[in-house]
Amino acid sequence: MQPSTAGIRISDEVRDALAAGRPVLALESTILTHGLPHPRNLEVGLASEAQVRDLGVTPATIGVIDGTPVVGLAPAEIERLCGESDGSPAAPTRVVKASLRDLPIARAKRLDAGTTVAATAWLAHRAGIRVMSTGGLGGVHRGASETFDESADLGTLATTPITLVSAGVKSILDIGATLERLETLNIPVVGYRTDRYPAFYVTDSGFALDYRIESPADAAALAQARDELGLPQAVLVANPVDEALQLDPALHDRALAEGLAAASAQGVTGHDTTPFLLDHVQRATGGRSLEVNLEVYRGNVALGSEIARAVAG
Ligand code: PSU
Ligand code: MN
Repeated sequence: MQPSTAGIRISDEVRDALAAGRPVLALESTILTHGLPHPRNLEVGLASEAQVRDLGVTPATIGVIDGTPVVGLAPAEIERLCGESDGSPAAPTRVVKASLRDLPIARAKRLDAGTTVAATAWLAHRAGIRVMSTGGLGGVHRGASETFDESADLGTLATTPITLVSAGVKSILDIGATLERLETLNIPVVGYRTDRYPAFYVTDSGFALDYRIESPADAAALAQARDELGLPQAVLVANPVDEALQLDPALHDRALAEGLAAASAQGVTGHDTTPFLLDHVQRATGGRSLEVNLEVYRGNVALGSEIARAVAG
């Protein structure tokens, strides 16, 4: 049964592709509005769409324009979302970050917003899109046993049947706790040609996975099995960055440890912690973490496109 699309604008291109059974890949926009510096964000937003098209798939970048969730943003709308922010916490932006709970607020206030994995996955599913790519998934923050700080991505993916390609969660989060929560929430996680859960910048987080798949066809079969059982969860495909392209693990561990110590020494807490740590890692690695970030995202967009084709059959 096709979910209702009331309240959502779906571009003609995406609507036509879905109606014809052609492959479509959903892409989030928080990575653009709050994850990358301007003008790199715009370059990445447009280049990713071109990359998807080159692989014979219709891209559907998702975000909120003037309060309306849009599935299949036009290039001018991507530019509008990317232009307002430099991604830095020091320069507050008119474009907000919208998870699922923010969508009604954005609508009532007619805000522009980048959508997180949670909001993007939910909107994509409502539009009838079955595959999505992101960079890193939100997860359980360090210290969550005291703060309860866990991304709404996890809870939303427990009730949103989509196939999501990511490179795991960033090591600034608590990866072990995130994997435990994914288990509790009944969300299947499989490694793409790996038995190890990746940690975004690095190929191996140190945590093992129970299952792996070897091909886009395997991913499509997994989604079909989920549908045949009538289960509502997303299927998470963990796609590690190539070992040769990862951030040097020793440099990564050092930069992260320094960042955590600096955050603690400077009394940085709560939602300020993630931007602080990411900024620290970027400076401590001489900008290399940003290049790896973009490489990771390209890999996930490529694999998501291949899976979208396999799913469309
Ligand atoms: N992880 C990254 N880069 C990002 C995000 C996560 O490495 O840009 C974004 C994604 O959009 C993700 C969101 O869905 O942050 C999670 O935010 P929160 O923890 O506030 O739910
Ligand atoms: Mn949070």
